[in-house]
Amino acid sequence: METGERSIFSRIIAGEIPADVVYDSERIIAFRDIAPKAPVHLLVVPKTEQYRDVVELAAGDPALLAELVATAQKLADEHADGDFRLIFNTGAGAGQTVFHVHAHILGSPDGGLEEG
Ligand code: DGP
Repeated sequence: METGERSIFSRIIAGEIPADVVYDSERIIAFRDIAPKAPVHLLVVPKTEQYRDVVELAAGDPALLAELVATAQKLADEHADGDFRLIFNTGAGAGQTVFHVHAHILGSPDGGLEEG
């Protein structure tokens, strides 16, 4: 992290803060968002804290980005109806609050995700 402080997600990855973890692999973890904006709202997070946003991740480790996207599909198949919105807030002005790259998966078990 630019500030030298560890992100809240690094603390979740280290097991220092509890989270409702739904997926855990060598390089990626996923857990439920603490403030869900959809019936299914998961965060998919690379375990490395090297990249602050998706632009840095794409440039630095495109294979890890591809793994993250494939993981999102797998989780949407398991937790929603297979369709999902994948959101990477990029920059504070766009609403990014945690500067440890992560994707939001928004979905619904019955395909009822609202427009917008
Ligand atoms: P963003 O705005 O894209 O940086 O999204 C950060 C998300 O992280 C936001 O939707 C709320 C979620 N979040 C923040 N702190 C925690 C936490 O301690 N646990 C969990 N599960 N989610 C958190």
